Amino acid sequence: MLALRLTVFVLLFCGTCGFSRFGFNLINHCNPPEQLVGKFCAALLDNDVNGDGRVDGSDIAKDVLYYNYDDDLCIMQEWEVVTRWTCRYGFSDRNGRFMFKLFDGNKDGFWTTDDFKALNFSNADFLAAQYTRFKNMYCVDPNNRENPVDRVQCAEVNALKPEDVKCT
Ligand SMILES: [Ca+2]
Ligand SMILES: [Ca+2]
Ligand SMILES: [Ca+2]
Repeated sequence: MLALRLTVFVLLFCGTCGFSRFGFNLINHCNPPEQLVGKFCAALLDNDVNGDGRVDGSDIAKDVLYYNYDDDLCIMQEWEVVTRWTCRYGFSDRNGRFMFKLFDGNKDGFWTTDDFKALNFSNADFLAAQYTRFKNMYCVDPNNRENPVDRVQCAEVNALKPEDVKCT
């Protein structure tokens, strides 16, 4: 909670005074894995919160608490999702917005736990889905390969085979 309060303070205090992503990353200890497989594995680790080998709605409801940078823990706004997605995993802002749209299942413009409650994957399927989604839904669109972060990560995913995607 202290970290959350600090974040809110920094956002309010620094929002108008040259607040930078660099400063934000320092404060929030952003240290995303460099390799794509590491990012996928970090997301798997984060999303099987109870460690039972499945990622379901109740796990995700806990994980999305980390997607909150304002005072409202129940609603994840697009900028909060983009912030978490870039900070924790090192994906691009654009990819964050893509994920936000994709998983706003009820299309109300926010993430809430309602968007995730029906999800239920084995860990292997969750991991494989990240790879196929990134490769076949995101990188397949040339507009998603324009910025430098996406260009590097899309080249990386295209060089990966399904069997390369494993967490040891
Ligand atoms: Ca679980
Ligand atoms: Ca929020
Ligand atoms: Ca929603």
